[in-house]
Amino acid sequence: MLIIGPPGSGKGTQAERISDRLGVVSISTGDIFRVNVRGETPLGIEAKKYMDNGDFVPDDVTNKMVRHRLSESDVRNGFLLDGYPRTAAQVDYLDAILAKGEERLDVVLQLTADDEELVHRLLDRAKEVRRSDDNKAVIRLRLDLYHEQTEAVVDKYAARGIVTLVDGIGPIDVVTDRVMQAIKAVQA
Ligand code: B4P
Repeated sequence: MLIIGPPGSGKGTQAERISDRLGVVSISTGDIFRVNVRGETPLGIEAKKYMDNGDFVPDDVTNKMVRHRLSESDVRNGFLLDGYPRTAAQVDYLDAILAKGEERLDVVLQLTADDEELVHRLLDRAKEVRRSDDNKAVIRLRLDLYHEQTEAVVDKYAARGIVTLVDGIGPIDVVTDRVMQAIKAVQA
């Protein structure tokens, strides 16, 4: 299962809840990068250069990291990818990984919200949690990148008929109810 949406749409927030309720492992590329940035690992030092500017971390670096994560034993009973794939090249790479295993991609959830609401949420988060990419200028760049590159990712999955749109506006619990209903409907 994948959860896709612009920055601030609630991907990470909802992924955690889906993971708790369905007992599937949630894998957030953003979280893995941030852990590595904090630990000042070679991956983190590389990723930080891009994240601080609102850019995507290069595909080869991101793909390698995801391949490694998906080779771990805890993903055998299913997984939820949060924030990956974000580019067309990442879609192709994920296809190749999945073709080698038994996991099938059955659900792609697309969380929607307008840019104004997204900027507002991310600036609100910046008051509580310090993230180098949650400032007005960088948020704009992240949104632009979503529109330029990640919407094309959604189109690719939509052509396969596996995208379900979920309205991301409203209280977090209400959005969770919508997400769970959407998953139930697809898997029924
Ligand atoms: P991410 O960690 O994925 O960051 P994000 O897009 O901002 O989403 P996040 O999950 O944190 O926030 P959420 O919407 O849940 O990526 C960060 C960076 O890592 C990227 O810019 C890139 O540099 C790099 N990266 C990650 N994946 C990559 C990839 N595949 N390829 C290349 N680079 C990659 O929530 C945001 C805020 O909104 C929170 O404060 C939350 O509490 C609030 N919120 C959520 N739902 C709400 C609701 N319904 N109402 C009000 N507020 C809500």
